[in-house]
Amino acid sequence: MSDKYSPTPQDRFSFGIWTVGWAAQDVFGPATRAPMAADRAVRELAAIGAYGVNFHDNDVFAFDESDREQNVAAFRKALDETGLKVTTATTNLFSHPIFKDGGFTHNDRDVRRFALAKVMRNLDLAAELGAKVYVCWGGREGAESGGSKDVQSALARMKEAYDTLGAYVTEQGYDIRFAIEPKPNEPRGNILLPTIGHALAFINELERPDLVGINPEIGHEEMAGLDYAAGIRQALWHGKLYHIDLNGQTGPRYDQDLRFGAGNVGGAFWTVDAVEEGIAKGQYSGPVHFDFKPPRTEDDAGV
Ligand SMILES: [Mn+2]
Repeated sequence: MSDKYSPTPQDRFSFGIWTVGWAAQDVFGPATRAPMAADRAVRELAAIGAYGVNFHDNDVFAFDESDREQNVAAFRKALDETGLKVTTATTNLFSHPIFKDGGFTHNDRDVRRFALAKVMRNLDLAAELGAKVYVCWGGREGAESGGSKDVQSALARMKEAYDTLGAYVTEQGYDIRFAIEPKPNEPRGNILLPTIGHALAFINELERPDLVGINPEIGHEEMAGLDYAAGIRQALWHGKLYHIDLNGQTGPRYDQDLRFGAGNVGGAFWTVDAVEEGIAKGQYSGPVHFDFKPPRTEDDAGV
């Protein structure tokens, strides 16, 4: 392989800790790989030329936070020693059973308040580690039946969450903006803010629309049968493309998180063209971020 094709930090490639760290559990079976600690993921990614990482709070430490201090220290040490940047951070508001009906739009007010507190706590860590973008993927913010969640009330609660978080980062003086990640379904039957267009319209209703943009993922848009490149070109035009999740998807089916280019190579070509246009015009300044999950058949070396 020539040097031209060897990634370097100048390429600004970044990765979610949850991708390389995914132990490959799925709906039909348990993990096929050992879990990977966040600090090891940082070191392995640095060794192959990555620029940065993106993490959920619970990619680094457990929900009960019993290992928080030691794991955050190890994560920080790996970042310091490798020079990898934390470009982006996010909150896990979907794994724990308490979030079975969502976080920001859960029908139980106590859960909504807990979800906001969990985000604020991780915003503090994100700011400490230098993240500039805070992604919000509302995977559980939805329903399986039309009668189990009042959509208008849920959107009002979603707005309340973003308004509160916008006020929080402003009060704390954090240089952080939020990026909504749309997805049409999975794990919920229907998810609120299912596409780029729904999210862009929602942002206009917020108290601080300037603090909120979007983080579209290729697979999520293609699950809805949409053209990702055209979607991010519109987001660039609105000045709302804060982050990107690049991966691959074979048409409208479950969320595959294949490698970039797999499934739709023509779409990947136009995605590169759209991102480069955004960079050239000063409309996109985020990392070139990948949300690729190594297949369940891969072993540790394959990952
Ligand atoms: Mn995905």
